[in-house]
Amino acid sequence: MAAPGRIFATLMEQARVLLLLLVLLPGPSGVEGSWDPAGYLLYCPCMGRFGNQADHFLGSLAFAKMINRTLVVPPWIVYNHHRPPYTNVHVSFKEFFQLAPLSKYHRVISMEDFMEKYAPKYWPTNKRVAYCFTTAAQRSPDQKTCPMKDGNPFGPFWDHFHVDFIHSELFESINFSAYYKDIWISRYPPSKHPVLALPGAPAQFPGLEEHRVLQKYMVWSEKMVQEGDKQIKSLLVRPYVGIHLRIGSDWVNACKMLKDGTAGPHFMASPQCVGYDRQKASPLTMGMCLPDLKEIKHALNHWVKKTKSRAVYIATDSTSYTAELQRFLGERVKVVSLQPEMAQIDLYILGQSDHFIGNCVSSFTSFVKRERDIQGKPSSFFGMDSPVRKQDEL
Ligand SMILES: Nc1nc2c(ncn2[C@@H]2O[C@H](COP(=O)(O)OP(=O)(O)OP(=O)(O)O)[C@@H](O)[C@H]2O)c(=O)[nH]1
Ligand SMILES: *[C@@H]1O[C@H](CO)[C@@H](O)[C@H](O)[C@H]1NC(C)=O
Ligand SMILES: *[C@@H]1O[C@H](CO)[C@@H](O)[C@H](O)[C@H]1NC(C)=O
Repeated sequence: MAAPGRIFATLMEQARVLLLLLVLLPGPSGVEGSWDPAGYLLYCPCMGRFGNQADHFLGSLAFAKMINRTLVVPPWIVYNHHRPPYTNVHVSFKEFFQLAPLSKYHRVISMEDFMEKYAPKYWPTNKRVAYCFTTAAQRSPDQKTCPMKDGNPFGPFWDHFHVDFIHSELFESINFSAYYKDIWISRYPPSKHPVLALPGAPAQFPGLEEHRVLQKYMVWSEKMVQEGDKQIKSLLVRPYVGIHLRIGSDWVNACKMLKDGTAGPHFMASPQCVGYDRQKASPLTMGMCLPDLKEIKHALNHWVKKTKSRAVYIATDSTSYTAELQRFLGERVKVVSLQPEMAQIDLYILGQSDHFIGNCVSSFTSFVKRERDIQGKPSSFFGMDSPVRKQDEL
């Protein structure tokens, strides 16, 4: 039989090991760190599909850093209305991208972790305040309630996290630009306003030029890299040109606004190719917004030759023209279109191409363009190849 002293010593040892484990291991939800006294910023990515949401995400990340609050990173809202489950799906940020690289820029926590780890204690149901523009609240019956859950995707988003709001704080005469930084900080001190929850992204669309570089903190998840690389390896040969065909019926309608002349110097994501300065913006043509088969062939011919490409990858929201383009380019060039269920696979493959031809007006293209700019990879836009050719001839 062991002496009582020995037993005590062994117990102490076990306690020490247990303590050490508790300190070293992350909490039950896998999040490290503790509640941030500087407060949190929470928003619904309630505008547009992936390209819009990603653009807004960069602006929101910058805004969170500006007002020094931890950004609660929302899931992506994916609209699966034409296939099961025929409804919105909320896909965790980390399904597509890693969370850790974001922290090199600013403090972040995923919305899932925030709700699980902190909400019960620090953002209980009776403390959930909504913040919005006075003009937004004026649409409500009492004219002072933020429309946080009105309609789709607003309602389903907050319902997904079982969030309801008990009170609204309205603001006006300010926006999310750096100009109002001090006002945001002084009007909403974290001691009184620990969680700023907004109905939409605290960012403008399209995003500011200076926020493009933040794309470098959006690093693909390992799962996406594996899946994307697998497809590239099995389908393509290098060098390959990647093209984004945004030509579906919704786009045909959108581009009609160019003809009407209602679009103005900037139209949707167009600053990425016409320039961010409205005064100096170059004209946006129909060939840039909605390239026809002739323009697609023209651009492909130019870039396939120039890069001596052996394959072409077509990402599209509609028809891929694979057969026509294969005939046009001849046997020496392999023309491929995967039309994956997950649009992000297209984005990944376009990002990895040796040359990328995008649609200037599309924010889906913007994502690829930003990523490639950061990696020093070349890109061009449909409808803009003539000046490039003239330069070649010089
Ligand atoms: N898989 C795939 N999906 C695409 C492609 N082009 C467009 N889409 C789908 O259409 C959506 C377009 O919406 P956004 O991503 O917001 O980009 P956008 O082109 O600026 O379009 P709008 O937001 O409608 O103005 C994408 O998110 C995809 O779901 C493509 O080449 N491949
Ligand atoms: C920003 O927040 C962090 C984390 O709470 C804090 O350590 C830091 O002092 C804050 N910075 C400013 C300028 O308030
Ligand atoms: C935000 O406000 C500033 C200052 O009034 C203004 O210059 C800027 O254009 C505004 N931005 C937007 C997107 O309204």
